[in-house]
Amino acid sequence: MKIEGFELRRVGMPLVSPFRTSFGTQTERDVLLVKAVTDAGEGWGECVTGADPLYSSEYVESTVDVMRRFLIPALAQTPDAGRVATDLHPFKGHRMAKAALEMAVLDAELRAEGRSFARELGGVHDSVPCGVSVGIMDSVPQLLDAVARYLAQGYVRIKLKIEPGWDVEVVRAVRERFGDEVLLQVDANTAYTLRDARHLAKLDAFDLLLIEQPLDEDDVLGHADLAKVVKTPICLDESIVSAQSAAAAIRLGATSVINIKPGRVGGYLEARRIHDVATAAGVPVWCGGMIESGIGRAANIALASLPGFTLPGDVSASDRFYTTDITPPFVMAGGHLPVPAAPGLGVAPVPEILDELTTWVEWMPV
Ligand code: OSB
Ligand code: MG
Repeated sequence: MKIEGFELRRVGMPLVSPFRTSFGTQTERDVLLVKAVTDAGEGWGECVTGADPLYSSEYVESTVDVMRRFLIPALAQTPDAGRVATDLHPFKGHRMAKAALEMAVLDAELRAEGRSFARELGGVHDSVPCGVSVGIMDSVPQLLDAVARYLAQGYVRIKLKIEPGWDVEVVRAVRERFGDEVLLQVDANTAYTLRDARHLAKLDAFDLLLIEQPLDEDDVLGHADLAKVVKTPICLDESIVSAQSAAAAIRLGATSVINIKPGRVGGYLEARRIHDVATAAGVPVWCGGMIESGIGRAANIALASLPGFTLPGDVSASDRFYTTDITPPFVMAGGHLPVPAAPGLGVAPVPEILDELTTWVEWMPV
């Protein structure tokens, strides 16, 4: 295969409601799509960078710049998707940018070969259970209403975003209203320090599946210390950026569950490696989300169908975040989403919707 270049495209997708986390509030996603153009056909990738460097150091403008200046020109001789990461390895960091390029090349390759993402990655299920990530709200009654709606829609697991001042009492209220049977977990997005250990241990009373990324992303050792004080399993998100860092965090006792996000770790192929490393160590994994459009969602569902993904992911239906998705919408049935089976991602943007939401396009040859 010969890669000719990539079409980069920014798409403005308004969220159905503001999504607040400990690092900020989002009302719209500035989605960066990349379309790989090769002599074997085209493929789509979605870059999960946010508009601002609040979740990770990458942000949309930085991603466009590093792709144009360094990453895309480095793919002039790249023969297949399996070589993309190797050819981009000399450039430090920028994993979300690298992941999007690899995803687009992989989609082009798999479409040409008639194989699906799920089959390529090693999926073993034809549908996956859906969890939902619920943002921080202005009041507890407002949160309880939102959780009630998601449960009524069939979501099989609830994740509450937490931060200091919106944690123990909120979890208590959700447990009191919805009972002990609901699968429940929390995500702090690095909002605490080790000095909060005793406070976080109060969450042990509520039988949570896990606490996600309570401490700073660099504080792997802190998480290992915290795990000695808190009984609820610690799950790392931001701290895990590769199979190597996953192996180290597991060995240190810093994480007993892993949230795998392909963008954060440099791509779906590295994501599969983390799945393999974790599974070999007896560590369960689940698929995280970055408010993807249908493009990223399709690939996440495929990844979530691998055998080690034994916890429900942040793999929600299109209408969780968007009134209009750029692909045909993913609709949940019985708390599950079907794993796309058609070649490549199994979905593509609807041209009219894509055009309407596009804010910027640039062709970048290799
Ligand atoms: O930490 O998991 C996170 C969204 C943006 C950035 C970080 C996170 C999230 C979510 C949303 O929790 C997950 C989703 O896409 O459903
Ligand atoms: Mg998280």
